Amino acid sequence: MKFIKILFYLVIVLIAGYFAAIFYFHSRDPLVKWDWKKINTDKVCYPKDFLWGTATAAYQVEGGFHNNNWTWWEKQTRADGRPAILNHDTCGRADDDWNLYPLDIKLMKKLGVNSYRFSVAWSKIMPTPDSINIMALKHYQELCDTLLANGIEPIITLFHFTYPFWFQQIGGFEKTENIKYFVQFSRIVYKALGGRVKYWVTINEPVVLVYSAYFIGEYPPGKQDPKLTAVVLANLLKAHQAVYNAIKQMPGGQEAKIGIVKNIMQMDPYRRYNLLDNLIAYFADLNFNQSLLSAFSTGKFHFYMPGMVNKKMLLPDLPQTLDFIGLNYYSHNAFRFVGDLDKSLTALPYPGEPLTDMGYTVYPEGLYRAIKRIAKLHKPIIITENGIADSLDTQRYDFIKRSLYALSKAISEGYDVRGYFYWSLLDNFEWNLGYSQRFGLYKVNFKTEKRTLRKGAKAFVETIDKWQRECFR
Ligand code: GCO
Repeated sequence: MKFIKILFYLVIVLIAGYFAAIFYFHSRDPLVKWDWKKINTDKVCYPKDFLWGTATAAYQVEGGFHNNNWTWWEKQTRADGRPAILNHDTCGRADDDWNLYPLDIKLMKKLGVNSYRFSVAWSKIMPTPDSINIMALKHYQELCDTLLANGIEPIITLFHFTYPFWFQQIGGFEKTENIKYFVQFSRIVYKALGGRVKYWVTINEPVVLVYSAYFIGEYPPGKQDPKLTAVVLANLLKAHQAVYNAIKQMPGGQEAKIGIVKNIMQMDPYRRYNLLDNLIAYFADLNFNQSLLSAFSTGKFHFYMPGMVNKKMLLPDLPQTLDFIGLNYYSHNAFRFVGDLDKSLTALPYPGEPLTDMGYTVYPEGLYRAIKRIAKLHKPIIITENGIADSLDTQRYDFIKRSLYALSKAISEGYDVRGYFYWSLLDNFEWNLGYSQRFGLYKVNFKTEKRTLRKGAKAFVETIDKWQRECFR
């Protein structure tokens, strides 16, 4: 009889624990699913001084790179014999934006934008540890002057996945002592461009970078080392903090608006009430999203992968090193426990969810969720990237309309979003996927470098035009 009583209470406790766990998992970032047939995506409005822009990155659009970690990577073959870059693509001339930027600024004007996010090429500016290429700095000064002359505000990313090969050879961000080289580079750039540029991003997507370069090894230096993944991520946070403090101490630096860019990808359980699906999603979120968000909200960095790595670090001043937070949003993942852990960590779409060319689920509601999630940092938010790989241009119009509706809804609920940058202005080099993906509002023929505005881009142009007419009233 006593045994039955104990068993009964045990079952009650287990059931209660199950529901408590499910409630906890779902309350952190509740799944949102809208019936787009019932939503009028024309009913949008944005703040009067909103930043509307497009985003690019130097290595993906400029062309003319040498002695860079990616030009090295393009020559590598992976252990399984695959080329490091799909189809053996190389960045090469890319969009030739280094030379064609005056044309590209005209194309921006046609969109009606008032800002432009781009990155500067460390390997062009500092081809060796102790040299500065003045002509490269002059190029960026002229680029900024042309943007400003056209009423377009520049926002610069200092480190967007690429650095000089000499930096990789000395260990890159694997070594804390190398942070000083990034600080030195940042100071040189700020000194040359600070008078022209108010908004600065230190690092683009540190978690995507370390996951791609050190966990799955798809980006240079192509390592697969969970412990090193955590070390490099910690060093990138230290590097962000060091650059923030360095610029703030420079002439005019107090006025600079400095942030970092976080890619938020929701990690959802495939089966909403399956405890194992929720647990996998929880740990995926813990590393991909929460590790950086916690570091910037509490100053406590914790990167934990059960059985692989458990790195903690205190950065008590980190929460004070954000004037804004950049948010990149593309999609969400669902996880289903299928017995084998590796297979269970394969991101899935929910049944019936459409996919982009990159295999991401088309989930524009996720932008609304991502804004609500990142707003917990209590910093002004700039959507620094949002876009879709859609070579046929069949999904782009609706994706943009729905994403901008999600943005407008978040703003109408009081979330402090200051700007939105569409990825991307032009089709460009998509890292290890080479030229296989088409993200541009402008389609690019890479043989002729001809730019052609896509029909789907109309959604972006229409929304900005409506904002100017109605929200300026
Ligand atoms: C990223 C980078 C961009 C990508 C874009 C499309 O998020 O990986 O910021 O350089 O090209 O996001 O994948």
